[in-house]
Order: sequence, then C-alpha cells, then structure tokens
Amino acid sequence: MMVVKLGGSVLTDKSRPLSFNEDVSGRLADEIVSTGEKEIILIHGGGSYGHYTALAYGLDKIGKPVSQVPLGFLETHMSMRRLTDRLVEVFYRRGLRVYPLTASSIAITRRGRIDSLYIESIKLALEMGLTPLLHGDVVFDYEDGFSILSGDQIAVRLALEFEAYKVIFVVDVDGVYDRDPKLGGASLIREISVESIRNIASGGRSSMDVTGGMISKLIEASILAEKGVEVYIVNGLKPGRLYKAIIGLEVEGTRIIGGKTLGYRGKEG
Ligand code: ATP
Ligand code: IP8
Repeated sequence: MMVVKLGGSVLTDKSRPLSFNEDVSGRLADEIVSTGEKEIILIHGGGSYGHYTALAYGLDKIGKPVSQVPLGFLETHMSMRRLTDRLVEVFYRRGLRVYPLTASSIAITRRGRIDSLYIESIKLALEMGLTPLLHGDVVFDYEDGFSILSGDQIAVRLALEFEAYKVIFVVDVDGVYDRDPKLGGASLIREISVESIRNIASGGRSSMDVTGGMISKLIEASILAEKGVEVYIVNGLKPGRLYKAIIGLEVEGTRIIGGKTLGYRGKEG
C-alpha cells in the first residue's frame, strides 16, 4: 500500500482564495494512472480553499468567539468539499476513479490528534477497485469541540493503519530546503533525518529554518520514517516527479530518513 498526499500548494494557488489548478491536477491524475498502481490511498490538502475559509472565520485563533464556530466549521468543511468535487471531476475525466470520503465523517480527534477512526469504507472502496480520496478537514474533537485536521496527519495515520511501505507528500517546491525556498538562496536537502527534524522543532541547533506548513509536515512525516516507512517530499508542479516517486525511480526531492529504514514493510505489533 502507498499513500500520496496531494498538497494544496499544488492543487490550488494559495495566494488567491478559491483558485483551483485544474491543469496541474489533471496532469497529476495522468501520472498516477500511468503508474498502474492500484494499492494507493490519496489525500488532498486545503490550499486556497480550506485554509482560506478557516482563516476568514478565525478558526485558527485561540479564544475564538464561540458563536462563530458552527458557521465557520460548516463553511470550512463545505469549502473542502468543493475542492474535493472539483478534483473528483477532473480525476474522473482522466481515468482516475477516486471515491471521496469525508474525514469528519470517519475521524474524531482528541486535542487535535486523531482518536477514533473508522476505516472500513476505505478498505471496501479499495476492494471495489476505487481509489479512496480523503482530505484535510475540520472535524469534531472530544475535548475542544472541533479541530482543524491536516491532510498530513490523515496521511500518516492511514499509512500506519494500512501498513503502507511508502508515503509521498506532493508540494509546490522541490523538497525540503535549509530555509524557505521562496525567500531565495536556499539549498535543497536530499535526505533529512528524523533527528535533525526534531532539533528544528525543539529549537535545537540547526541551520534549518522551516516554518508553518512545512515544519508540521516534517514532524508528521518523521512518525513514519521512524518506523521505517519510505517518506518522500516531491514537487508536483514539475511533470514526472510524482510518477517517478510512485514507481520507485530516482527522483529529485527529499527523502526523510528514520532509524529503521531497512526491511520494514508494515506497522508495529
Ligand atoms: P496544504 O496544507 O494546503 O495541503 P502543502 O502540503 O501543499 O499545503 P505547504 O504546507 O504550503 O504545502 O508547504 C509547502 C510550502 O512550504 C512551500 O510553498 C514553501 O514555500 C514552504 N516552506 C517553508 N519552509 C520551507 C523549507 N525549509 N523547505 C521547503 N519548503 C518550505
Ligand atoms: O492542507 C487543512 O489540511 P492541510 C484542512 O492538509 C483545512 O493542512 C480544513 C484547512
């Protein structure tokens, strides 16, 4: 089994609210189809849909006005579903038969981490020969009422549940750099260890300056790398990179290296 998280930075233009990159999404579908890989679970991120709506309602803020939550929760969920609908349509036209499943209907978090998860529908979709497509979402939370659940966390949890041997995060840059590449003068890191990610996250001594979405992605990804799962971050805006990463060809990008990389094919007992 393989899990691919299609980043919102690729599927949408994050600088423009509700902007869908139809051409890029279609080309990524072509790449997935041409690998012939059937054992695959797809997840997409929020990009200029979910993030934009959640921000508009202040859902990210501590001490948010309670009265705004139900509406913001609903609107953000609807925004994500709109992006899913667009993807399903484009993917279908390209011969990629995805079956969309809403994260908030199968997952409940506790303090932002997935606590309950119902995966039977994902299993049955796969058995039917359909590719499950999930997405980052606003979900119910046992303690906080709701949480914003990233597609990255979903990808990691599903990879563990389904004993994936490989997880690919598709983003709009070539991989992990020593600083945000959009600021210029950054160098691509071809392999990054879980240890150096921990140092960055805990403010330890490291030249890495990773912020926002990328640091959370790396922290999530390290959970998998530590268990020996192959984890890659590749650029979905560059044609052929996702294809190569799926079929296991050498690809420009970043690999996250954990402690038990060799021989591991599944989750721990
Ligand atoms: P989404 O959450 O919408 O699905 P995504 O998963 O596609 O988005 P982001 O969370 O936006 O991706 O992360 C990609 C962005 O991270 C890049 O556009 C890049 O500018 C930024 N970034 C910041 N620091 C770094 C870094 N050190 N290396 C690589 N990218 C970085
Ligand atoms: O883009 C975020 O998912 P992500 C989902 O994978 C929402 O972090 C609702 C913003």
